[in-house]
Amino acid sequence: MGKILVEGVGEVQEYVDICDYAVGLSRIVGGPILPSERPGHALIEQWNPVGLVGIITAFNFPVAVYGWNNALALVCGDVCLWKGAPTTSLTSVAVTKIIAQVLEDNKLPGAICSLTCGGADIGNAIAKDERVGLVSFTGSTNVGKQVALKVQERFGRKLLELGGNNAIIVFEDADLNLVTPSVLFAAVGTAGQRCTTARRLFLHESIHDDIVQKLSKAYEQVRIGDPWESDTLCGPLHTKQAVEMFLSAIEQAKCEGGTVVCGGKVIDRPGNFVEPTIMTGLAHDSPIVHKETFAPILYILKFKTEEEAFAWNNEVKQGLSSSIFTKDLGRIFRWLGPKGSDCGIVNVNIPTSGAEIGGAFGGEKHTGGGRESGSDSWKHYMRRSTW
Ligand code: UN1
Repeated sequence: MGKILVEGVGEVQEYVDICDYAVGLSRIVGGPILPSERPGHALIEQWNPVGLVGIITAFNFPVAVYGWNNALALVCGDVCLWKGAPTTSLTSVAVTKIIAQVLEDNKLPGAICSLTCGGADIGNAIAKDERVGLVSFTGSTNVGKQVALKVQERFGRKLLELGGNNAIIVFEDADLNLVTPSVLFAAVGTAGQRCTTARRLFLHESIHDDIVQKLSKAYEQVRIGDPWESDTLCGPLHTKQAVEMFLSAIEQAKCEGGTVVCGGKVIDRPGNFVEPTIMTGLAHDSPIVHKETFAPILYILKFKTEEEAFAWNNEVKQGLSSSIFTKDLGRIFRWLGPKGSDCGIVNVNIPTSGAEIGGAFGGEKHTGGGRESGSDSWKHYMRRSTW
């Protein structure tokens, strides 16, 4: 899909990690034995497989996200039908062949993990089909909503991982050495095409100018180019259409009062290369700041109080990931608590992107409410019977 080599290797490693995790999980999936109010009776919860899991994934994680679903579904006793992105079919085919080989080496049919290629027509068929016990969808909020409505129509189960509009908040007491590399990783990594990409950066007014300057310097040093070369930090956007979206977001941001601090242009070379971009001067509630554009554009805003910064974090429709940088323990606990971040992923002194498979991964509000990967996410892939 165009991501840089180390990120591609990391993604395959994530599949390996979730397989390790799932093997252990397979030994502990279980339900409680509860005291019955009726003498001489037993009250037990058992988890059974949902049957067939339909897995629809996006171009940006063409390996790992299928892995997160596939490994859990298998240890829960389900079979899988995968539809990857139409633009990453070769990756889907390669992964499916590896999994089929493992199954067949163990005298199981390769079709336990089946693949279908195709676009919205196939996604639609999966959403509508009564035989699909769970539909796991990763992609945009718009498409996710259509899928969700179709699945709900038949009272099917769904697991949604949709858009994010993730903010990093930096307070005046933060360890400022952590900030530049963290923001760079979160805003420019995968060329801004992660659902966990940092798109909004709120800087306390006392450190604003200093950080903007340091970040601009760091952005200038980002090596953009062939994603296969080991010293490249930023590869291309996935499609020409993504380049158009990048340009139109920058135009809209300018119309809404934004200024380009660095970047802002398409790079004149074959491929869909754009300059990682920083913009300032926008209001926290400008329409463009509330929109997820799948490109490396970072909107930087200046804040005065904690209350204001937390409110800005929460005021967007999406609710995936969020980060603060601070050393103030009281503030950290306020951020983690009920009046803090309303996101599914709530970080302290680390950036917004980079999921850990042991934790439940997912987000609230228009991000869809699903949880994948670790913790008790396996429950999505099973149905509960109370005996
Ligand atoms: C990560 O940030 O490491 O589409 C994982 C995405 C997510 C996965 C992000 N489903 O970007």
